Amino acid sequence: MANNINDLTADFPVLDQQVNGERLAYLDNAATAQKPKQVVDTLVHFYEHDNANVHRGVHTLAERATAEYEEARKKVQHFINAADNKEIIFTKGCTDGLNLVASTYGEQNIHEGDEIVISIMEHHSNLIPWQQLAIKKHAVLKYIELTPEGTLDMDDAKKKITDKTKIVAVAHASNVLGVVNPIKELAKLAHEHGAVFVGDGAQSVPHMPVDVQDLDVDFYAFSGHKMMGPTGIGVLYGKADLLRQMPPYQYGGEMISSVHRDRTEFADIPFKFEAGTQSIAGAIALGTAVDYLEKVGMENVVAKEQELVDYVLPKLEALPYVTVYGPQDPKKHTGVIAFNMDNLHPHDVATALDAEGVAVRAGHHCAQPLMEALGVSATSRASFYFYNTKEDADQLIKAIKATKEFFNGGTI
Ligand code: 7TS
Repeated sequence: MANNINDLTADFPVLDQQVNGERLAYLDNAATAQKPKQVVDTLVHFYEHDNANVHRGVHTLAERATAEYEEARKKVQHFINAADNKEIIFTKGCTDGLNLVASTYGEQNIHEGDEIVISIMEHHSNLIPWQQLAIKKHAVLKYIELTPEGTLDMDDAKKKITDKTKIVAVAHASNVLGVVNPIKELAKLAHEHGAVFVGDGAQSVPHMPVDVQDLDVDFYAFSGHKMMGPTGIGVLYGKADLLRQMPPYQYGGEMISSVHRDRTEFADIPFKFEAGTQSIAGAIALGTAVDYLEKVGMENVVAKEQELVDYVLPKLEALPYVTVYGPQDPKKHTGVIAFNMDNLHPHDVATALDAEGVAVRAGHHCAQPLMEALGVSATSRASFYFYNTKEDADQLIKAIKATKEFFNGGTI
């Protein structure tokens, strides 16, 4: 592994290229992160040497594949400090994990008149499953609103979470506002009222140390691909006693202990929730991504991203035609920076930035109720990861200035 956090290009060949004749500045990490060659090598090695299905064969390759798959589960367990590796369920991704909780725990425990509390800054993946559950069960869905600064309004949270609340589901870090939410406090509030807390860790696990026991979350979902693992693999953490009480999510192979003509005994966790053939290579390569992050050190990831935000955010805010969403103080802002340019449509901005080699996302970021609360229909968004550099930040600022000049009077 490259040992200089400021120059990791040797590990990320994809970053070392030109697009549209310009150096690539990849600033779309909130959508998906790039993969170090160690992760790609793990995939290639698995398929070239060890490929077999897990938990069913006795032959050598099957045993090897099973051992690697279960080793990956332990790596994830230690990475988020879960008490037991049985509490780590491999899923397709964060969306899949959140749907699992809504369809099983939610289906079993939400009844007419119950309340589910989420926040207005949720990604659709942590909104629609609860909204649809509430509709189906004649339950009530409540939203915790924002402070004027663009952080979660904890006074509002205290009003919305009551003894009627059965589930509180909130993102640990926003994919738009660049804020980290006090989910330890929210989990405590939920528990005081007899509710469970579901954390959406899609934008936090890749970027900061996460300790699920310290946070005392009941469920916590995240995606492999945003933390440099492959697509198609994710993790749902759940407290063992809750997971054991829940019905299965899907039925099929792998998840049973015995099947009879008229009944089935299900396997213990985590297998009860892993029906069918999982992304075996994906899980193993996610384990390599975890190894990589541990070698870098999550404290160093945090420090490097903070350094980049301290550098770029004031430069962005100093441009009179740019509006940045979320807190203006770099110390309160993660590497996710949503912004708009006066009189320019975000899609035009993203296209113009791409012409300068800068990859950002434009749109509603799967957070339409949040867009409505902010009074916009879309934004552009630059999102940094620890492998980004000040050169990337400079290129972003330069490209925004060039875009302003190019469109001059605006496009809307
Ligand atoms: N939750 C949050 C907070 C997210 O940012 C995302 C993906 C998800 C859940 C869903 O993750 P998935 O891997 O299951 O799709 N966010 C983004 C984004 O901001 N741009 O593209 C995907």
